[in-house]
Amino acid sequence: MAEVPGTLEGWYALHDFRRLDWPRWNKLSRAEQEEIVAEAAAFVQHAESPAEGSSALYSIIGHKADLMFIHLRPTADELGALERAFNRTRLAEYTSQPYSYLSVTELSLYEASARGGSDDPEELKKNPFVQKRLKPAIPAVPYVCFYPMNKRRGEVVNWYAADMEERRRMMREHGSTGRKYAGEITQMITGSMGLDDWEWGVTLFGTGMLPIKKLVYEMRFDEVSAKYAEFGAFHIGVRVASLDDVLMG
Ligand code: 76R
Repeated sequence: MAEVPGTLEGWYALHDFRRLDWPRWNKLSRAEQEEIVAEAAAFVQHAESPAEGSSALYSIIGHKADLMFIHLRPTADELGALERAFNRTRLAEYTSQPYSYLSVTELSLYEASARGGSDDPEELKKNPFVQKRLKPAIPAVPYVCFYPMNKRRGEVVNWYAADMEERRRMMREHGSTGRKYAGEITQMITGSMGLDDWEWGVTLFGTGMLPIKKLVYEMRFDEVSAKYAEFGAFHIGVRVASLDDVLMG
């Protein structure tokens, strides 16, 4: 049987997509719109200042949605509560939820277990690098890209049957491609096996749209992506300071 790498988990993540019913929204008077936005803004403000965790609001480009909330919290229950709190706002009467994704920040220990000795999870969790991965601050950059992915198990290759050393080597190559984009891209890998329809969520925060495109392109050539990765729908968002930016034009 293939060796299972240890994983560390941190905050739970909900990517909550909302689509606005524009024709109904546009029929409202300016005063009604303002009232609805003010109520929803109070929800956003509440979400963005948690005791522990982090939230951010994005405007989604294209037909897949209009808004995306990213919520990070210590428990999945808090994510459910946030979803319901939005559903209780009047704005929810004008939105539907075309997509959502539940996952948990994850660090797989290919490198730590290769170094040997130090793979006691409680010890590793104290490391500041690990803390940053498991309890990430959402970077204040303008662009976000979210997509879910699996590692393929086909007739020819199967990630889950590949030798641990081989997987470690490929993950090392993957990490070194990723690090070339330091300063331009911050990645957030969230595991979703048993939680949602794909195996991982990939969230890339970018200073620009092009570094996102170029990183994803370059990674296609990494063995781990070329041979084993399959991807779900890509969602591109632009950070917005408030709902006004999206709803009031
Ligand atoms: O977190 C770390 O920096 C440690 C090294 C590392 C791990 C363990 C790392 C680095 N990744 C890891 C795990 Mn990643 N990553 C993706 C994608 O589009 C594609 O081809 C794949 C989607 C991108 C764009 C990306 C970016 N990574 C993982 C895992 C879990 C694998 C497992 O357990 O089997 C997945 C699914 C995954 C996918 N990765 C990096 C990046 C970037 C930019 C880095 C460098 C980060 C940095 O050093 O700051």
